[in-house]
Amino acid sequence: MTSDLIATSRFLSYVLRHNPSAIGATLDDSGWISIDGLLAAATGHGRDINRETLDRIVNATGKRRFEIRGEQIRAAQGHSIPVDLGLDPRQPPALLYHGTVQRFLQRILAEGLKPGERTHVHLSADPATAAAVGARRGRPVILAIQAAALHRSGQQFYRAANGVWLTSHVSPEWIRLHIQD
Ligand code: HQG
Repeated sequence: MTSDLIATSRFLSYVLRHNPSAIGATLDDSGWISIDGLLAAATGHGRDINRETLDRIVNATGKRRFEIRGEQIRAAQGHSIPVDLGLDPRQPPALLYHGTVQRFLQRILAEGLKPGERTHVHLSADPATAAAVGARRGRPVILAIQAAALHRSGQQFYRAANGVWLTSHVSPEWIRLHIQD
């Protein structure tokens, strides 16, 4: 994507995950908003985004941050505002991965992974994706999460439309350092 498209994508992520009222928009309980309503609200707040630009962002290869259903759009994951994505609980694979950085490690190993500002802890299906997530903050440190065992212990897991796994928290006993070969 061009830098303009990346900036617009970031803006849409911010609105649809964290702050729809920044442009006077309202999401439904599941995080959806009509595409026309979103574009009109953005334009009304000085961000002139047309449908073609939106489609290019939604269809760009990579993270697939946005979901379209009919004439509505939402962020696939990453919310801090309370939304019920309506995802069915699923059996996770044996291991999932979390990318972080060294400075958080001691706390994570002591108190577990917490969702922080977001509604869920975000986990990746493979170490390479987790490395990219961690690399947003510095040199990545990858954690392997014993997801199937944690699920067996009674905790629910969900998979967002773009393949990101979501769960409420991960206590330290299920976390191991993943050493890349
Ligand atoms: C860390 C991006 C201290 C955690 C990504 C992370 C993902 C703790 C940071 C999605 C902690 C939270 C989510 C604890 C967790 N003590 N630090 N107990 N528990 N942390 O951004 O997982 O590009 O809220 O390791 O790709 O980094 O925006 O979560 O470093 O899918 O589409 O606290 O966001 O997607 O950071 O990223 P975040 P995340 P997008």
